[in-house]
Amino acid sequence: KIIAKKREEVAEAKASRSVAELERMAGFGRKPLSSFDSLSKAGASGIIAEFKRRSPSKGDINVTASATEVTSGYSAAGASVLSVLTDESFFGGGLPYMREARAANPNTPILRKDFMIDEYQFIEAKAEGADLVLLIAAALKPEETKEFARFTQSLGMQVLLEVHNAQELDAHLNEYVNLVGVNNRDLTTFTTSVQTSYDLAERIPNEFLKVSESGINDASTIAGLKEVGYQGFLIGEYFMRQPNPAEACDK
Ligand code: IGP
Repeated sequence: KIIAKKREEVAEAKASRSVAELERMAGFGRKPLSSFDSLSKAGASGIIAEFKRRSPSKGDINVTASATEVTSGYSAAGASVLSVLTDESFFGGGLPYMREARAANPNTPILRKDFMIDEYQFIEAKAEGADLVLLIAAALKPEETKEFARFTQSLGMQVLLEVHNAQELDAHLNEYVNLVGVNNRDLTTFTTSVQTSYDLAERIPNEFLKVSESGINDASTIAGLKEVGYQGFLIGEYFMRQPNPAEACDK
């Protein structure tokens, strides 16, 4: 259902802004930052702090916070990477939020968090200043994942491949992926279990940077995940629910 809606949205976006137009934008000529380096350098917090206003499972989370304030606060608090939802229909996000985040955070890599299903979206991501894009195994065929990952690399951005189980990991992993994210949220039931990250840790080859996604809300969970090799921790709801999301990220 999400994917069908996304196809309509991409068709509209293509009609309103051509690829040639995107390629003329200043952002298209910018050299993306390396999320891999930012997450793995000495002293990195490993936090991927997300700007998430709403979700299908939780409804409104925080629809009043400013993207500029929240994301610059995340950077100041030591987040290694920022994540901005650009899906509007299901997550209340949009490209304008990522644009704000880009302008306010010239030195922090930004993940465009969306359902990526068409080459056009990758060109758009680059033009709008993204450094990293998400490829969700559950939403793609393995050949598509590889083709999109290759295309992302050709644009100079990096790929975060999201998986939820061993089958997805084995079928979708390819040499164009930089980061592997284990989503602790089961998209069929919406329940989260950090155990999913523990179960898959050993199966992810060492050349990929391991990211644990969803349902993380305390420092001890992060400490445990670090012990089994995770270097990235994607946190959205826990921060966004606080009166001051950036302050929560600082702790
Ligand atoms: C963040 P949480 O539980 O901290 O809000 O989760 C992030 O992992 C989640 O937003 C997410 C997501 C996604 C959203 C993971 N994969 C794919 C949209 C699409």
